[in-house]
Parts: sequence; C-alpha cells; structure tokens
Amino acid sequence: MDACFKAFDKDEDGFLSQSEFSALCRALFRNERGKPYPVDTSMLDTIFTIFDTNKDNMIDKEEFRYCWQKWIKQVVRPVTALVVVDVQNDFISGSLAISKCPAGHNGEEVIPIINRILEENRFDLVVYSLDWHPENHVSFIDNVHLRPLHSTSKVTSDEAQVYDTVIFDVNNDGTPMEQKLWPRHCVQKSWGSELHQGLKIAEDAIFVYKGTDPDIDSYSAFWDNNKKSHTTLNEELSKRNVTDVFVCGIAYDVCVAATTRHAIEEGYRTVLVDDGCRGVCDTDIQATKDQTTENGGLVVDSSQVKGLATGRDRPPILAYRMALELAKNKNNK
Ligand code: VGL
Ligand code: ZN
Repeated sequence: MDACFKAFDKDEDGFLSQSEFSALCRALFRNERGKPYPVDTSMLDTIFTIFDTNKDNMIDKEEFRYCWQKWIKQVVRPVTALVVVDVQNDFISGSLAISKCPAGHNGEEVIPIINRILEENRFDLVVYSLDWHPENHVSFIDNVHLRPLHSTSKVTSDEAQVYDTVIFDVNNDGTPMEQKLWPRHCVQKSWGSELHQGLKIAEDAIFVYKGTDPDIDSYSAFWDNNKKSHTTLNEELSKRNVTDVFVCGIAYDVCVAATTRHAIEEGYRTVLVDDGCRGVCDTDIQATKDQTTENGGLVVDSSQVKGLATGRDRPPILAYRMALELAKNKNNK
C-alpha cells in the first residue's frame, strides 16, 4: 500500500492530487494484456470525490488506506462466486423445456459451456440454484383454480392458458398479485427438478432452493418475486466476502435475469456470462442484456471469465460501480 501511494505521489508532497489519483486509476483499469481501457474523466472525478472523504481535493494517507482496503484490493484480487441458475431437467427436456418456447433454444447447450467455466476457473464459491416447487405452487396452470383471482384480472381461471398472466387476490383481501402461469415444473424431489446429470458439480458447492413457498413465485436466487423473503444466497456470499458474482444458466430472460438484477442491487460486481445462458424469448433476452449493462453490470463471453475472475482484466465499469456502492453505504451509516 505504501509503495503504491509513493509510486503515484509524483511530487512527493504526501498527498495524491486529482491528477495523480487519475494516473493510478488509469494504471488499474487495464485488460489482461495490459492495455489500458478508455476511461472518461467524469468517472475518474466521481471516484476521486468518493475517496476524498474530507473534500480538500487531495487524498491523504488515511483516505488512501480506506481506498486501498475497500476498493483497490478488491479490484485487483476479487473474491468470486459463480451462480449457476436452474440447470434442471424440466427446463431442458421436461415439462417446461425451453426448446418449445419462442426463442427455440436448446437448454442442454449450457452444460459444456458451464462445465468448461468450472474447469478453467477457481471460484471462491460455486452456487447452484434450484427451482423447487411444492405440488400446490401458485405458478402452475393446473393450480389456477386453487386461489381466488382479483377483480382486475383480465384472464379468468377457466380461460387461462399456459404463459398467460393472471392476477390473484392474495388472501382474498383485495391485494393483487400478478402471476405468469407455467406448466407444472420442478416439483420438489421429482426427476424434473434434478440438476441435469451432465452438469459438473464443483467441490464445496452450495445449493439454493427457491420457489418453495406455495403462494409466491421466485425467479431470482436471492429474493421472491415480491422481494419479501430471501434465500440463503446473500448470506452465503457475504460471509465469504464475495465481491464478484458471475451468473449463468436457464432461463436467461426469467430466472437468470432476476438473479442478475438482484446481484447488482445487492451491491455485487456482477458479470452475466452470455453464452452460458439459454432463454425463452429473444426480445426479453436482449432486454436482460441491456438492463444489466445499464445498471452497471457486465455482459461477457465465457472466454472472458478467467481474466475477470483473476483480477487481471479490470474493466472500469465494475470498479466504478463498486466505488458508488461504497459511497452509498457510507451515506447510510
Ligand atoms: C423459471 C419459469 C418458471 C426459470 C422458473 O428457472 O427460469 N422459469 N420458473
Ligand atoms: Zn418455477
């Protein structure tokens, strides 16, 4: 840390000026081959302002210590998790096989890609999420008669078709809840809910079960669709000090999309591995990529995972997002 400070304190005044700090950032933000990423100055200004806690336009040794401990260290050596979303039989060749959906994807194609990602990288944690529904789950088309619909539901129980969206009247008290209706799928302990047998299971991996409450669906591996109750995922990540979450799996525009969005919302540097996903509908898949990028995540090819996970490829956007996150947490304290 001291050596780094010294190296960039060119005028040796014991402070990093804005231009000295910018030089440090430009040295930091390089790809695997050492080529500097283009960085806009407004981004550098914002990062400088975040770490210049006392707003004297200089970063002193104490401010630098914080910057080093909470930011530079993580940018250079991230703590990584791979989240493999719902690579289960039902989505590949079972009752909700995505091959029958509009995009016509073959879910099985993620298997060799995810296996290769697991072979080529050493993640600090590997997580497999499983859609894990009870028999009476609210998302099953054949259960639509089990619960009252809201007066505003455009589709009635008798008319409802697979992939329609209905509005349930939660607790019959007038609280509306939208629900897309799916074929019965991923029933707990059934063949359809098992992970595909070709999928490599990493050592010390953990499994996260979602959609277990009969009355609420849960696309994300973090939160249910109403963001009321959470799985163990965030706790498992934070107890290992995970900084970077890589997401892949099925379905791209449903459970992968929701998991990626929540990973960003929870403050993780979030990387969506495009070719490690297969989905339902092309326009929704494109929207998932666009939203990920707009929210400060990264959409990459699996060949880029290694550079990112080892901290040798350091795109500015992930570091920038992390600095913003630090600022947010500071302000909330
Ligand atoms: C999923 C639809 C219903 C998914 C889960 O894993 O993407 N899709 N339940
Ligand atoms: Zn489901």
